[in-house]
Amino acid sequence: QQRIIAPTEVCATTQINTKFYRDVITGLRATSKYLQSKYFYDAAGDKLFQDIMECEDYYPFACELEIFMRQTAALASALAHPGGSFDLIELGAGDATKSGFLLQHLLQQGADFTYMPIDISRNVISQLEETLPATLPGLRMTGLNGEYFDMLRQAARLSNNRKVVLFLGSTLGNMTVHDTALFCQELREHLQPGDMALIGIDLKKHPKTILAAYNDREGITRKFNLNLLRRINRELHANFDLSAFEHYPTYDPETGSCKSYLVSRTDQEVEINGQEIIRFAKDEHIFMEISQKYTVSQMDQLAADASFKPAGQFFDHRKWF
Ligand code: AVJ
Repeated sequence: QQRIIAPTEVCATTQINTKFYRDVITGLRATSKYLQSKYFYDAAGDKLFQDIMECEDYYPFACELEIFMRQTAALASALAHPGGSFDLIELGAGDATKSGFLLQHLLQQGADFTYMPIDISRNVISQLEETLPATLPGLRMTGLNGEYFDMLRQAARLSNNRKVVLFLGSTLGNMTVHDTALFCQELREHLQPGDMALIGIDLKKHPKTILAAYNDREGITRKFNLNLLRRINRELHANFDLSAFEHYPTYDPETGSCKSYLVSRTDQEVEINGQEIIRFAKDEHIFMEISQKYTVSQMDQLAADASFKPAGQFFDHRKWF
């Protein structure tokens, strides 16, 4: 790979997000190319992910929604201690569709709690602060805009209440098994004895069912992956030809790793921000995302290794999630 030094006026006038730029360049200059799936979620990516959640092949959303709709009372009594006040903290709250059922139930029961949604998107937090008090009268809430662990620290400064953390959507699955163990340990370090975490995780099941969820017949997941190249084109002034990359999802039942790649259809070069030329050989891949699947006992082990005690489990009717 060759490096081309851009003329200074290009550097001075080009306004780009340098963290995003550096992460993209690091990933695409690596021997085995990769991009980080956290960058999927620009405005178009958010919309495509909503379409994925509504599509028939993508079962995890429907499974977790079913748990929150049908087992609301059991969830509430597992998380809320009678009479005790607590903070209900949601990591990556999104539009709170699923947790909304729990919030509504807790309010009806007169539970003494404050809802604290944490999200990296300021837009998400201001949206929740606008909509939730109207749909859930009487809800006490404090929106926290920032990184998960920074905001957990902030939540601890704001009150001494018992903490109940929600981490839904199988977002934990977007890390490798190794990083997941580190994440659980760090989460545990932000909590006190008596606090709880409710983690939504997609389980191992028939490999065809899992693969179909990441290779939907409508082609939405394909568009969702390619959208990151479109985002790089727009925000980092690159010239990816989207039609020159093929969506390639895989699932390995032995490891439980569901991974997606984009594969270059030809020998090609892509220029980024007038500074970097990235070469792709025909059939070379970019690793895009991992969605790790677990068994229940693997989850219990992860919890125990991070000094959590398993306190209960909730499943959808097929025991898929
Ligand atoms: C948002 C991480 C739960 O991995 O299942 C959906 C993202 N990627 N289809 C997942 C996703 C492709 C999703 N999570």
